[in-house]
Amino acid sequence: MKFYDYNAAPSPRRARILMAEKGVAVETEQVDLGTRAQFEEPYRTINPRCTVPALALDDGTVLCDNASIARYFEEIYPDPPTLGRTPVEKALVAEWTARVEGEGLMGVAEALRNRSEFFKDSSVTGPNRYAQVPELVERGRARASACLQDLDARLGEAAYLAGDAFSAADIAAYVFVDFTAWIKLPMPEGLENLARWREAVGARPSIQA
Ligand SMILES: N[C@@H](CCC(=O)N[C@@H](CS)C(=O)NCC(=O)O)C(=O)O
Repeated sequence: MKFYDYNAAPSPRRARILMAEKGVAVETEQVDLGTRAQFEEPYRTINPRCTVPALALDDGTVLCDNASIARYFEEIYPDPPTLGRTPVEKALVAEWTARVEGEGLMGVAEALRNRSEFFKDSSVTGPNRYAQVPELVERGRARASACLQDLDARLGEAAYLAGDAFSAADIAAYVFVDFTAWIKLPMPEGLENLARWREAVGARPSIQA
């Protein structure tokens, strides 16, 4: 098994934290997104989507998304659970992970990738070229900001996003909150639930992974 990583990027960080939670150590190779190594061989053949993280299994299967990587580790190392314990918790982990990805992480990515010269014609990840859409910068910032508010509201109802247990949804959300610094997004005032949760999650050793 081999894990394809890039230390500075948010998406593989989610997988690293999840592996640390489960106490799994996997041989790791860095794919330097800074020099666009994701578009070059040998990585392009390993993961034609040209993104990290990816997890190459011993049978030749390559998992190319946090969702599939988390699912795989949950199946082979069920303890501690990260994708929920009860039917409701499992459903809420899926729901909050989707919201954090679709609204939060995507909002920051839109704001980042539609502005800087580095992402010119690479405004969407992957091998296809997409021109930047400058209007998406402000929209992305607004979506990310709204997601921070939504997380705070949810964390006023429950200790963690899926209920009373830490899960992969919290990992996604923690990485998203850190990712907002990349676009210098101000933290809206008064998000006390989010602050309390961030302190608790940030104290977990896995967060350093
Ligand atoms: N859905 C993917 C998203 C992966 C993703 O977007 N990774 C970024 C790094 S955070 C990437 O590989 N970017 C390549 C690029 O910018 O060309 C997942 O969460 O696994």
